[in-house]
Amino acid sequence: MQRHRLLSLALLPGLLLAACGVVVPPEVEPNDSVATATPLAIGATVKGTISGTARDYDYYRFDAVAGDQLRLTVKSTGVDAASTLDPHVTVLLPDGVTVFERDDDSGTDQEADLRFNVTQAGTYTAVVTSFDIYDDEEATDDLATNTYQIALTRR
Ligand SMILES: [Ca+2]
Ligand SMILES: [Ca+2]
Ligand SMILES: [Ca+2]
Repeated sequence: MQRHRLLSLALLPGLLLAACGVVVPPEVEPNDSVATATPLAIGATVKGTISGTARDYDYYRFDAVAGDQLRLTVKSTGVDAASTLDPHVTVLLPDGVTVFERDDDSGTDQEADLRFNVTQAGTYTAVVTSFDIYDDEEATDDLATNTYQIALTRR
């Protein structure tokens, strides 16, 4: 039993993460640009924090094809009661510049919940920050409690 479990851990970390839904990999800083975005697979969840700098932006990249019907959520207090983050997310088209979608609070309370249909294959970018930073170009929001989980699923 123990041997089997170790083997599974070694060979199937992604499957285990998806199956148990408890161990969520963290973002990889620095990820404040399209070029340094943290990978986010469809079906995956990643945890992050808006902190460590006065105005933190967390970029995530995912590959999608035409016809994909996706849902992107950024939850803060919904997954971590200690979080004080009001998350905001912007999705960029594969050109890495053009805004495709953005959302502040379509989810529970202040949480972001985006549903969109992909018509153009390529690598998309989701940019997470706090609403304050998004809304005010001079605002700062650097708190260790600014934790969140971003999840991308098919719907
Ligand atoms: Ca971060
Ligand atoms: Ca960042
Ligand atoms: Ca929000």
